[in-house]
Amino acid sequence: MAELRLRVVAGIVSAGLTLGVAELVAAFADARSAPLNALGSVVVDHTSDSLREWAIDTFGTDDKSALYLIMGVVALVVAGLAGVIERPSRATGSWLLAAFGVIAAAAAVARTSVSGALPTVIGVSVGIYALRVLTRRIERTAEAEESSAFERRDHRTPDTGSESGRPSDEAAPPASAARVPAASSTTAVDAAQRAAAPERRQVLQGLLVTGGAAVVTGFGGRLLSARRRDVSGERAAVRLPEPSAPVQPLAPGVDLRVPGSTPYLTANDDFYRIDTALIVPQVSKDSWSLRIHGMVDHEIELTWADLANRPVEERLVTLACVSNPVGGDLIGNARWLGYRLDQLLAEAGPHADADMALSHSTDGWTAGSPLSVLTDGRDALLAIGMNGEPLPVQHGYPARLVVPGLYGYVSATKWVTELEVTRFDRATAYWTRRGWSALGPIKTGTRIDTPRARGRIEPGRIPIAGVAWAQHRGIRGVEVQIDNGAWQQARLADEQSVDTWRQWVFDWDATTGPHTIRARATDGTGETQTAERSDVVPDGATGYPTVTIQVG
Ligand SMILES: Nc1nc2c(c(=O)[nH]1)N[C@H]1C(S)=C(S)[C@@H](COP(=O)(O)O)O[C@H]1N2
Ligand SMILES: [Mo]
Repeated sequence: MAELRLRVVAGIVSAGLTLGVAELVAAFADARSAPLNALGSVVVDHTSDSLREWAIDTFGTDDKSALYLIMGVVALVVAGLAGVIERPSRATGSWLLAAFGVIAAAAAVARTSVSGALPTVIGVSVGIYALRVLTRRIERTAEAEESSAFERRDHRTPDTGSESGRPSDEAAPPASAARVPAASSTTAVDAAQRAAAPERRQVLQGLLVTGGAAVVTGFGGRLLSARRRDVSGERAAVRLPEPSAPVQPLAPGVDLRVPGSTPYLTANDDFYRIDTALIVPQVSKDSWSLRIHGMVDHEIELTWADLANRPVEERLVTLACVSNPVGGDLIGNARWLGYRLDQLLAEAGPHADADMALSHSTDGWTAGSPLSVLTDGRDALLAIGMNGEPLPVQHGYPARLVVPGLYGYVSATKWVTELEVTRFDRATAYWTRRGWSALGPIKTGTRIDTPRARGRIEPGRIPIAGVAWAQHRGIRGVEVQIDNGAWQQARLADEQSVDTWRQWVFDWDATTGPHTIRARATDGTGETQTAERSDVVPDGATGYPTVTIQVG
């Protein structure tokens, strides 16, 4: 039993050392080539829609931590197994580690280049070496115990000291049935274990040293690579240009300030984050550029310095994720500073038969936006600022796209470096390839922020309040329904821009008992959102938000 446990631990610390050493090597090369990052990215890119949705539903924006957790558990099981099946004479566990290495190295090479295999190859080599050494020591301990137990039973020596000479490897008797009854005698086993104590100590030392090395190399590698790539220092020193077209000062009436409702502007720290990046891309503004190419008259490439001489605008835009369920919080409103995409595109001169701008990010993610939307006069931006600050790194520093009226997955490319002018029948963007709609106009929606679902409140007059959105069409009205009664108009906050959400409030005389509250919004074209419930796949959820509460 003890031996099995030692083998499991040996497998785990060896696999840990494999990953640790690989992290350390990757820190000096390319963080994306670390095996867990490479494998994780492959998993993310190949995760089915239902699994992705389940992950976002269950773990929210923590879906990445969840992925690492699941990978960690799988790794532990495989590592333990490798330890159990490894023998000095038959390196099955080593082969298991090697097989893992081949898969991880292939994933890393696919994400980076041939040299991306290096961290995994070095890591696996060190890990296998550790596993071989540890396994040999465990085997020696087991043999020492067995032979000693065998000897003692043979000579019927009582359970005394173990000075009588610990048998060496060579002295170990050949495997024989005689050892089985010996091992079942407790006194003999005690004596045997004492006899094997020095070997056992060696094993424990080996496990401890290997485990320690795994932790040090792993965390050291992570820390080092974060330190080496981190652009937060350079970001803090960026001075944003003054907008030539600033945002209209906020009308005091845009924020109704109903307790428990969402503020009109979302602070950067509170802004939802959705992307496929397991490590946040660290892109220096000094190496960054945006290339506009493809079906254009003249390809252009803009560096950060080139942008400085251009007019820059500040606009309020509410960004929304297609994966936001009814009542969900994958939506936020910010003040974006950026360069007009219609102007940048006009400089490149898109061909008349082009209809898509495929934006690429440094991490290979893509979004396909209709050219017609980017050039119809709306404030589609190459954004560099968010709420008066340079873009936060996780929101796309140094530059991203923001397009009012389109879901993020077809427009809001973070860490954007390319705008490829093409056609919808020639190019397919990241999520479209995975079953989501090629076009993603934002659907009219509303959310009840207060009272909270399943809450309990006192009878009397209470505000029902929330936000409604129909980016670029605007919100004309919001209605509230109590318990299947008549739909009643809510009071709308002032409209700051048709590209942002709008708050609303409805004063309700809450009577004792259970109640169901529903809401629905009508957009600027006069169309009311549909009551029909549909899931987020393939182009956004529909249905009225509903809150059930108990009064009194
Ligand atoms: N590079 C990159 N950009 C991306 C994504 C991504 O996965 N990678 N996800 C998009 C999606 S689906 C959404 S909803 C928005 C979210 O932007 P945020 O994280 O700043 O809120 O970013 C978009 N831009
Ligand atoms: Mo999204």
